[in-house]
Amino acid sequence: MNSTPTSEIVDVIGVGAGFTGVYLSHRLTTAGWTFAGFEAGPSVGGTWFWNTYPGARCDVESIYYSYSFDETLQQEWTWSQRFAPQAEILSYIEHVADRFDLRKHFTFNTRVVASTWNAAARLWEVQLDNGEIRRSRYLISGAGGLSTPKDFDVPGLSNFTGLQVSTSRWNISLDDLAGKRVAVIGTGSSGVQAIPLIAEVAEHLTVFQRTPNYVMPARNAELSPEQVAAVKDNYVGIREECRHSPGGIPDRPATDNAFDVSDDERRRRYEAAYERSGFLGVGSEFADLLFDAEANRTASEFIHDKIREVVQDPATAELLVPKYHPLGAKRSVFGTDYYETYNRPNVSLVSLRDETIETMTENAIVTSNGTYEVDAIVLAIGFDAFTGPLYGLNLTGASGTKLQEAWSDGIRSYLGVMAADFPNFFMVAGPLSPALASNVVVTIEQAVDWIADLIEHARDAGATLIEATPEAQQEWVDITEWTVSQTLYATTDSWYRGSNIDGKPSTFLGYLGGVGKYRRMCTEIAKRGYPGVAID
Ligand code: N01
Repeated sequence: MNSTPTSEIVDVIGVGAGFTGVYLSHRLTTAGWTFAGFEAGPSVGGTWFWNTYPGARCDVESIYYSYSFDETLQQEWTWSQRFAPQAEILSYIEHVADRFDLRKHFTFNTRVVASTWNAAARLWEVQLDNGEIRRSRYLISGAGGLSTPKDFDVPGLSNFTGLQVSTSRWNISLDDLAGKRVAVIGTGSSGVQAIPLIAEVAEHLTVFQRTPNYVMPARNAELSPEQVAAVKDNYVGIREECRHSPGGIPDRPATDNAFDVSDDERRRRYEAAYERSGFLGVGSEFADLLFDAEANRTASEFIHDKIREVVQDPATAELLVPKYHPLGAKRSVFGTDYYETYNRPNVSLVSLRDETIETMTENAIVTSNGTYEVDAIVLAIGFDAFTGPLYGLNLTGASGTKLQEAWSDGIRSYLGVMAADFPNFFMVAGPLSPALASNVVVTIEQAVDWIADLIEHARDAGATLIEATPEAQQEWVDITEWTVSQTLYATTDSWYRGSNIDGKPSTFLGYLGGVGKYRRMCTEIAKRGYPGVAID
């Protein structure tokens, strides 16, 4: 770094003003810490600021996907729908920022581009994209897990002179696609939400699908005043249930296995679960669905049949049937009229299992089978999850090693919160935390509170350095790996283990033991004076 640091030293620099940064700034400043937040975007919101593509909404129910830290806040705010649309979630985060007067803690339109641990001074020196260097005792990343868009890894996109847009940086209106021949590449959660709405306006939509997903009906609906009142009467209990659940939503996990019941009974239960939908739908109807391939097959085939019932053209239906992975082993996807969209005369499907994209010309996508002329290309190709945002901070640790070098042969963290050799650095909802497989807001609040308690503990002890030991970190890596090895997640390539990014080491990026168990472990560690953490 060649700029001169500003003389001011703040207690904490926070990266990002999404769900994490907003709560972090509130939690720390009310506890008396000085805090400087930096956010690359022009406002608060994070994921919900950037992902404005048509149909974007959260597939965790809105009443759970919200902060629990303030009873008055949750009584004041009223969600309109079971699954809130992007604009409503963004308004909610803006409301929280304004209500607690938190914007003043952030500098917007400012990206952290490098961060170096100064061991002698026990400070982080944080370089911003305006060239300034700021210093802090602690550096806390709320940069998010899914905030660095994946680059399109097929050559030739720059040849295309038509309209190009990605779901994760949507900067056009849906009307801009009206009457056009549109291609959508990618059929994960983002593509599945956008495709039905694009189909309604496009002259023709061609979907380029590489891996078919299990898409279950979202069954979104308006929340009635009675439903809202019932939730508000019982928010305290609901939040407690979320905190101690496996997935951060009220959940009473199934106790029986798929083959404990008759074929008819199993089918009846799947039908009921399919009607219920959501994360407590078909994929969690029996206890062994994520552990036993044969049990899983009963649920997977149930969804296969549903797809064949909805999609009228048998050849298209077969392309849409997810045959390459068990139900739930990749991120579940919830859609509205997704399969129905393939019955429209203006929609066609190209399977990239049968033909591959070779290049693009100025007006077409060229595959091994032919040329598809289009006016617009929508990329819905996902993210460089977890490490993309963290590596963007260009962290250099105590030994002079960069985080990306330290993790070049495997991603490691202690509890998903700390990394050995990176003292006084914390990640909220980081890799190997429960964030990947849970309602992330629950994980965020828990991690922020745990980190706040830890730095307070160090302050009370007169310590200025906090660092996970390599041994404790390795133990956590072993726990997360063992946990995933027991499940069908271990059989499947996906962004969950970095397989979507060339050269990314294969590490499952989450802890699968559940947010409740994780919370109990973290609480116990704190009670015992933080074994596994060097505090000096
Ligand atoms: O990204 P994805 P996403 N050529 O990685 C395909 C959260 N989220 O933005 O599976 C052709 O899931 C790729 O194919 P394959 C949620 O956690 C939540 O949709 O790699 N295709 C896949 O089909 C989610 O899991 C919500 O074979 C290419 C797609 O692009 C996560 O974000 C909404 C390709 C990428 O799917 C990411 O979802 C949106 C290529 N070169 C997102 N490269 C909700 O809450 C990639 N693909 C509802």
